[in-house]
Order: sequence, then structure tokens, then C-alpha cells
Amino acid sequence: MIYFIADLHLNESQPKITEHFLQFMQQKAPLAEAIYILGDLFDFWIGDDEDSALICQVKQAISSLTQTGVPCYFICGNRDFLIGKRFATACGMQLLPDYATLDLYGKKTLICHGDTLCIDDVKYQQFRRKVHQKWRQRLFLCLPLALRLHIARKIRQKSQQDKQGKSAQIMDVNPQFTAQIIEKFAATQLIHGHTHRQAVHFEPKFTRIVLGDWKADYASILAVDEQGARFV
Ligand code: LP5
Ligand code: MN
Repeated sequence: MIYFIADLHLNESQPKITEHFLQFMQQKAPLAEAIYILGDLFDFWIGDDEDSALICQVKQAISSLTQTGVPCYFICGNRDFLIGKRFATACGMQLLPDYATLDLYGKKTLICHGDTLCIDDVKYQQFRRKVHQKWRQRLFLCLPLALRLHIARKIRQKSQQDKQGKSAQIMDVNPQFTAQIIEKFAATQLIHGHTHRQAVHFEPKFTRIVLGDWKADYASILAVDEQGARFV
């Protein structure tokens, strides 16, 4: 059994979600062959040097799992793209690039966070290109933590404001582009998060599985084994 999760957006103001995550890590994850976190584990991430009770708990939960021999893979999301080697190493977690493929019980599967497929959201893609520039990231990471926190909160506010003016279609994956990417990687299955629209889409040439976001009363966990994929 392999589990896939994304978009937990862990933060101090939603302790129930953290509880669900810790429970998942203690109960389900230890029995898995591997777990994949496809981004936005945290509400936002401003550098591996940040420390808080929540970050410590998460680090502890992931490292306890990886120490028992269950591999944990991580693809950065649009909120926690600054997660780096220091945090990953402390967790024993392996960082993967934006797109990765794996042989999932005989099906070549492409995995990603999902934001890169939303190409109709032009403003977001412009923003993404900027904040993924290494020099900007290095500069940002040199700033004092309090200032980084302030900037991150401002960006979150602006993002929430901007989203109100965007249609649901613009914020979804672009179907043609998605099909092209799947073809480019010669995959027959795609698993991604980001859009928060949990679903399994059966297309003629591939299956697209969308992970949902976690809520106080709902944890979107995809379990895959020889029998297939299902949300548990
Ligand atoms: O995350 P969500 O679901 O709200 O919306 C996303 C897109 N928004 C984002 C922004 C993240 O939420 C916040 C990331 C914080 C990271 C930590 C700081 C890192 C700084 C690094 C510097 C090198 O990803 C949103 C999409 C939506 O998904 C659906 O796909 O639409 O995209 C936007 O909202 C982008 C905006 O349209 C443009 C944002 C410009 C922000 C500029 C603010 C500058 C403020 C500076 C203050 C000093
Ligand atoms: Mn996201």
C-alpha cells in the first residue's frame, strides 16, 4: 500500500488538521510501503530555520516514520516551495522535483503538486516564475524571520483577495496542457493536488486523480495497492 496526501496547509489555528495528520502518521503510514506528500503540507513556509511547536511535531512525526524504514517523498507546493534540504534531512524525507514518475503497481504514474498545470491562471504563473528564481529565494532567506513572516502574510492576503476575482475554470488545470505533460512523461496516470477538487477522472488515454485538501473534519488520503486506487 502506498499513500498520497497533499494540501493539509498545517497551521496553528487548525489543530484538528494537525491531529488528523499525526494520527495518519502513527496509524496508517507505518504499515505502508511508502508515503508521498504532494505539496502544501504547511500553510506557508518561510525557511528551514523557522522553529515552532508545530514544526517540531511534524518533523518528529515524519522522522519517526522514516526511521522505521518507511520512505517518505515530498514534492513542494505553492505554499511551501521553500522547504529545503535542511528540513528534509531532519525528517529523513526525500525531496522530489516538480514532476516525478513512479511505477505504481504496474502503472507509470506522474506526480506533481498541480499548480504548474494551472496555466490559465496567468497572474499566478507570473508570480510563480518570480518566487522560484534562486536569487530571489536566497535574498528572501537572508531576511530576518519576522520580516519574512510579515511578507508571507501579505502575499497570502493578496492571494486570497485575487482569488475572489478568478473563475473556478481559471484556477483549475488546463486539460490540453495536462494531457501534453502526461504524454511527455509517457505516463498513464497522474496524481496531483492543489485544486482541492478531490476526484478520479477517467480520460481515454489516462486517469487523473486529484487529492483533496484537508479540513477539520476531513482528511483526503489516497491509498493505492495492486487492487487500484481509493480514498480512505
Ligand atoms: O495558495 P492559495 O490557494 O491561496 O492560492 C494559490 C495561488 N497563490 C499563491 C500564494 C501563496 O498562497 C502564498 C505563498 C507564501 C510563500 C511564503 C513566502 C515566500 C516568499 C518567497 C520570495 C522569494 O501561490 C494563487 C492561485 C491559486 O493558488 C489557484 O491556483 O490563483 O495565485 C495568486 O493568488 C497569485 C496572485 O494573483 C499574485 C500574487 C502577487 C503577490 C504580490 C504581493 C507582494 C506583497 C509584498 C509585501 C512586502
Ligand atoms: Mn497548492
